[in-house]
Amino acid sequence: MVYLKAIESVDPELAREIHGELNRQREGLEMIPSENFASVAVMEALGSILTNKYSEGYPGKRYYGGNQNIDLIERRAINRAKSLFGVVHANVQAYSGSPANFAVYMALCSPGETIMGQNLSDGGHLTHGSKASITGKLFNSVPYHVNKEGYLDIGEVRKLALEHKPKLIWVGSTAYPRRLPFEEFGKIADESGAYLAADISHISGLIAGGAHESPVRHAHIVTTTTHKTLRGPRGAIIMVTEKGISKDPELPEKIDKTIFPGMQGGPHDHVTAGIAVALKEASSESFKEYAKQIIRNSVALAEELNKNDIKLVTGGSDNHLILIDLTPFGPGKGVFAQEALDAACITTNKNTVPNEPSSPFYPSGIRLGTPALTTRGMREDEMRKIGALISKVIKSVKDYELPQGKAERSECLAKFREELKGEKVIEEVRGAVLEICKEFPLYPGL
Ligand code: DSN
Repeated sequence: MVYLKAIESVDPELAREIHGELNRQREGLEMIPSENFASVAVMEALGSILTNKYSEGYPGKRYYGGNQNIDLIERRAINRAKSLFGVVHANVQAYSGSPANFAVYMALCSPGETIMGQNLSDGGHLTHGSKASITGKLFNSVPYHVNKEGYLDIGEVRKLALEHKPKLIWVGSTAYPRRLPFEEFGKIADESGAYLAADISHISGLIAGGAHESPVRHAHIVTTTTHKTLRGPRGAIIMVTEKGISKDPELPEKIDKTIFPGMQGGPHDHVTAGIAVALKEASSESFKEYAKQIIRNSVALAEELNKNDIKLVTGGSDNHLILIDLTPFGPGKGVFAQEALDAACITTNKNTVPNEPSSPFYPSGIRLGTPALTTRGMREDEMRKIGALISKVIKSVKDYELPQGKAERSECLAKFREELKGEKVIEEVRGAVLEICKEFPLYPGL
């Protein structure tokens, strides 16, 4: 096999491990909604000689020589981001989503100032002011929530914004199965005098493909990772909109200076090239169809789970993601469901649900989504089959109870893992998963 030939000769053990991961991706259903399969073209950029170069600074303004090609590449990535998302300014150097978001704080806020973001267990992101993140320690974080039905409570957002007058409001989430109401957030930010930053990491591919409303007219700043629905390398983009420039014409410079020299050193030029490739792919007609199919698949999957009496937060999905609420079976059951699905080669992640009755490490939900399966070419028929398989696995482990004590929990989970090995339902589902995977080969050329 040509793939990994050089690694095989230098480091056979490592090559075996990478092959192991390739096989896992090929022979299982990757359903973590923030994951995807980058194209071979994106991976070529990542594995290219661009990894050898230092290029602190920005195109035309570097601190190292020899950057004539890097300048072209970075300008290309920037121009493609500007054109695809319709923004005035783009910085493509942030190493990933968390540093990108932190740069937004550093460019706009001083420590101690008030910020608002979606509460973590209501589907928000750590960097939007969670107390577990430095963003919740450095700033006065006022979280907003979802309502009893699991939808964003816009009335609460407005009330809190007018009461606390935050400097910055985040809109964006990691575990929210519905469309984000960007226009309403834009109005609230204007009314309260705040900057609005839209973190579209989860849905930037949907937005690029025209399958979800864009925040660009409503937000001042937009951030995104590049490896989720956008299907690029692991990296991030920070964008400034026309609305942002009108509020503060110096925003682009502030963002750029915060990233370099404020927070980072040399940009990862191989990643910048991968971002450029991904942005080109995302501007194609076939990507538009891909984005729409992600949502059709998510809707079909949610319908099948509902049919099988699996409770979903908000009762369904209209984006790429579904959040299963396992609380009808008892609190803290996410770990059993995730591990049982893993054993059946269906990869998801345990996740908190709104009003979580357990804890983030032993939460009561399962988060799953359709971006990666859609990349493999799967459609509604496969989603219905997969929904039935997932339901079967979840029901087969619903009666396991999580003990209270830490030591007892470890012991219980070790026993649970042993029991899964001989479990008939798991074996049957694993067989069915393998059959589906064979019909949709992954990276056939590798
Ligand atoms: N880890 C990402 C996710 O899975 O949603 C967010 O940072």
